[in-house]
Order: sequence, then structure tokens, then C-alpha cells
Amino acid sequence: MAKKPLRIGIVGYGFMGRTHSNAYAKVGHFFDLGHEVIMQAACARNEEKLQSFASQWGWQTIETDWRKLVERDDIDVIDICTPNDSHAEIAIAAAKNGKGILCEKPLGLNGPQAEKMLAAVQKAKVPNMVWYNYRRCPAVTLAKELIDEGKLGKIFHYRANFLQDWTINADLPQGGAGLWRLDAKVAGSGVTGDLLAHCIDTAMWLNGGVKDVTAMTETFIKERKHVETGKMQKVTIDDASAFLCHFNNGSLGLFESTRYARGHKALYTLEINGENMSLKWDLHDLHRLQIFDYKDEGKERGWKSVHVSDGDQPYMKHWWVPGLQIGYEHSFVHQVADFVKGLDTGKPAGPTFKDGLATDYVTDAVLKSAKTKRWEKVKQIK
Ligand code: SOE
Repeated sequence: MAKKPLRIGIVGYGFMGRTHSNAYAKVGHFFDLGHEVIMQAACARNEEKLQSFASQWGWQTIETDWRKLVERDDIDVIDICTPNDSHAEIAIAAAKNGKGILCEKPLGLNGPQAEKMLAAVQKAKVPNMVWYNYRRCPAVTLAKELIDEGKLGKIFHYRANFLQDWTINADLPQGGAGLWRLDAKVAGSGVTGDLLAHCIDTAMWLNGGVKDVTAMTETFIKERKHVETGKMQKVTIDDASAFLCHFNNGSLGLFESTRYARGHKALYTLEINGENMSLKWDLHDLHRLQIFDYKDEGKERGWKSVHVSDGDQPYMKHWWVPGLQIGYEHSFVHQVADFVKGLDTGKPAGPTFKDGLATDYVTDAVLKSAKTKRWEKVKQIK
């Protein structure tokens, strides 16, 4: 039977434009879905670069104005891969035009902006999702299954780090197409919205909502040349951000992110400690879930390293044969597969815009607490 087409229009062709394009191109080969994903149109302002991106990745048509793209009748879903300051405008216009939306993280520049985005998709009743991809590394999904099965018992602690080192050089400029993550006007914040947001999304998925936070942030390099003005300008992002929190379930959280941890390129680690079991995961060894099970017989008890690559483990039956691993790019393929399955079954997969807003509320509270130097309550979604 012919599958229903799902025609994607992507806005942006940077790093995320590539990861998403790769996911759309692969998903139909590995997942049997009710819709056929069609790479209908790619959109960006620079026509020459756009054309070469579209040809390289298999986008069928191009559009240089996203306003036209969101109005096109031959597009069902808009994928937003642009810098953070344009997420809201594009998403709200796409919702008004009845398009489903996949939006890069973080959802908005801040909570109030993300609230408007959520209101727009709710009003238009369109499918929506935020690209917090790390939920869909098979080992992280396995952690979720074990937690949901109650294997950990009462949770006491959750801790996560996201460490990088690419901005240590004081001569690195800020702003422009390549370095907008260093410009708070465009990015919203520094590592809090860029890296901690990933840790927060996974944490709330695994361990529930966050009640309150106490945080500190630091900007180590105070001035950098701005790519657009050519002048030295104040750096307005947080270079490092750390916080303590209480989760709504009574457990304690400890989070740290920085772009100044020399030697670490993208070290995302998480650990959760329950009364019966603890779990650890590390992005640099993303196929493994470390499990300590207190129920194991005493003399054999210890941390075991489970290579999550077997057919009965999350997502893996869709790939090669047991024992053969997959990687970072596949978390995006899984995200597309789950989004489409949500359309097929009418049961939307997360993280939805509601989940994205919940993360933005936590990052808002973190940034606020770093300023007030007090514990700040996290706004809850009713
Ligand atoms: C920043 O360097 C970055 O690319 C983030 O923007 C991504 O979300 C993260 O997955 C990897 O690091």
C-alpha cells in the first residue's frame, strides 16, 4: 500500500541542518513507518550555498525566504535548524499555516518566548517536537526503561556534566554565522541554554520535574571581537554554568557545563542513584550503560558495562546484527522515526514543545539564580 507522504521543509543548513538531513534520508531504509518522509524543500538566504547543500543531501527544491516556505501547500512539516533567535518567529508562522514543527533546541530564547510557541502549536493543533536528541541514544533509552520499570527504587541523586573546550582561545571572535553561540542576543544564553539544556531535558525525562535551583555562572573572557562589527565587544554569554537542584520527587541534582574544560570535546555524562540500582552513561562511550544492581549476589556485585546493541534493546533491532554499534547520528534518525510513529498512531512522542518549555523554565531559573545568588523556584507547567 502506498504510504502517505510527509513532506519536510527544512530551514537552515548548518551543523544541525546536516544531522537532520541525514536522518530524513536514512529513516525510511531502517524503520517501517506509516508515512514516507520526503525531503521536499531546503531553505536559507544564501542561494548558492543552499543549492549546493540541497544537491548534496537530496532536498528536491529550494526556497530563500522561510516566510514563503511556511506558506507552501506542498510542505507538511517545518524543521527549524536556525540560530535560536529565529525559532519563535518561524515556529509561530509555521503553526499558523497548519504545519507540523520540529524545532532545534533550546525551544525559545527564554521561557516567555517558548510559552508563545507552545500556545501557537496548541491553538493550531499541529504536531510538534524539540530536537533533544540524546534521549534517543539506545543506552539512554534503556536507562529510561529500567527507571520506568521501577528497578532503581527510590531515587536519591541525579548528576550530569556537559563539558567542552572550544572557546578557551581569547582570540576567538563572537557572533556571525559560525559563532552565534557566543552572542547572547542570538543564542539566548551560553552553555546554560546550549549544553545544560540537553542535560536538563534528559534529566526531567528520566527523573521528573525540577522544583528549585541554586546556580553560578561565569564568563571567563570578558570581551571578544564581534564578527559583524569588527569591534571588541562585551561577552554576554555564560561560559560556564553549574547548579544544584531539588527534583519534584525529592531527589537532589548536580549539574555542570562549560566550554573551558581543556581536553573535553563533548563529554556529556549522567548518573542516577536509586536505592536498588545506579546507572551511568557517557556520550564518549555512548553504546554502553553502566549498571550497578544491588540485587546481584554479594560476591558478584559490582558495576557492569552493558553494550546496548542487541535486538531486544531500544532501537537496535532496526539496525545491523547484535553487537554491531551505531553512533551520534542515529539518535536523530530515531527522533524522526518516533515523530513519524507519533503521527501514525496519534500518540505524539516527546520532547514536545511542552517539554521544551519545561526545560526553558529550568534554564531561566538557573540564569536568574546566578544573578540573585539565591535559590529560585522553577516555574511549573500545569
Ligand atoms: C555546541 O558545540 C553543540 O554543538 C550543541 O549546540 C549541541 O546541541 C550539542 O549536541 C553538541 O554541542
